[in-house]
Amino acid sequence: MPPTCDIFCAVVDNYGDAGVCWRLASQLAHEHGWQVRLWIDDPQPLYRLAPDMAKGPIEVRHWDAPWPAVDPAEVVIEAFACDPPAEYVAAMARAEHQPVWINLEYLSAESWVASCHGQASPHPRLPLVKHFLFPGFDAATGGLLREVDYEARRAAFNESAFRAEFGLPPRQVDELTISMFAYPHAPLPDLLTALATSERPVSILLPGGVQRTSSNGAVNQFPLPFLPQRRYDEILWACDLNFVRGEDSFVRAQWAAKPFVWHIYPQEDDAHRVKLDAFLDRHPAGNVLRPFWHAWNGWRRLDWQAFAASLPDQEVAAKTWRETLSGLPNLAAALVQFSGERLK
Ligand code: TRH
Repeated sequence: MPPTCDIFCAVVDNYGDAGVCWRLASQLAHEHGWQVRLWIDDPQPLYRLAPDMAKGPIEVRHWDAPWPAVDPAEVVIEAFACDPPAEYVAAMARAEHQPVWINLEYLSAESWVASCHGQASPHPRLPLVKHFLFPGFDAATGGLLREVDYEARRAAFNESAFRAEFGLPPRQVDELTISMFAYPHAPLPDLLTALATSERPVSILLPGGVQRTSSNGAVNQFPLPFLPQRRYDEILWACDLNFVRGEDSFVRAQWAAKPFVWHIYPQEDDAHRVKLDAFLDRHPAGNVLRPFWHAWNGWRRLDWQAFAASLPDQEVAAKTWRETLSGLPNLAAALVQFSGERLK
């Protein structure tokens, strides 16, 4: 029998916390047949990410006070060290069979991740053990989330139909199509200024934005609706260059295997710069990408011309990188295996 599973998600901001939890919950439920309950303290992002969530099979519950008396699941996943309620943890300790307790960590390309993946930490007072699972970019980590039907969906994708559905004009000869998903502090105005004099016609697709269709020089901007998470990949497939941010869209851009630019989630004391560089150190085009990515994250001046000239090389590197990632564990499958070994 597939196990029952409770996932706890505390929404810090934006869409990433809910997005990662929803993607994992979906894989566990659809691909592994797990009975998943998702406890989320702010369901708002899910209404946009998964507007049809009421259809199931994931049971979405509002994580709110007072905590209801529920039996703990066999596998308990807390996302990003969000600490399940004390009453729930006490019930885990009383359970006849100790649940498998997993803390799913944030994604980082830093080298220390591999040595921390899978580590166990006994509870200071209760007869419980928490295990730390790390997504990551090498075989000694939990790898990355990717649905089993990803390649089939991609093969069935029809770019012209996608453009027509969202009222975008047919692709022009030599058009550079860009998707834009970045934090508000990105130097987008500088990029737009540089693009305005581009020799190639440029279309910028802005999912979830409030902007209106506009044009300036070579650039046309098109607002798109915020697509359900399962369709976000289509935007990436439809574009030649994807600007992404945070954690989940960053991973999707890598599966899409197109040139991309990462607006990393900012942390205190520039801690995110170390993370960004750790990723670039692994990527086959890391040194080519570094100046523009640093500029996009605010550490130097933007040089679009140099970056644009390297797009053909980036296209090759993006495919090589996708092949490397395809050899990594699938995070959902790794989690299923890890739990299975401990549920025996
Ligand atoms: O939204 P993000 O910036 O989220 C986060 C949070 O800020 C979080 O606190 C932080 O810890 C984390 O980043 C690193 O970026 P992210 O992770 O890319 O999440 C966006 C989600 O929204 C992702 O699942 C893709 C989805 N999405 C859609 O489903 N449709 C859309 O149209 C768009 C633009 C995004």
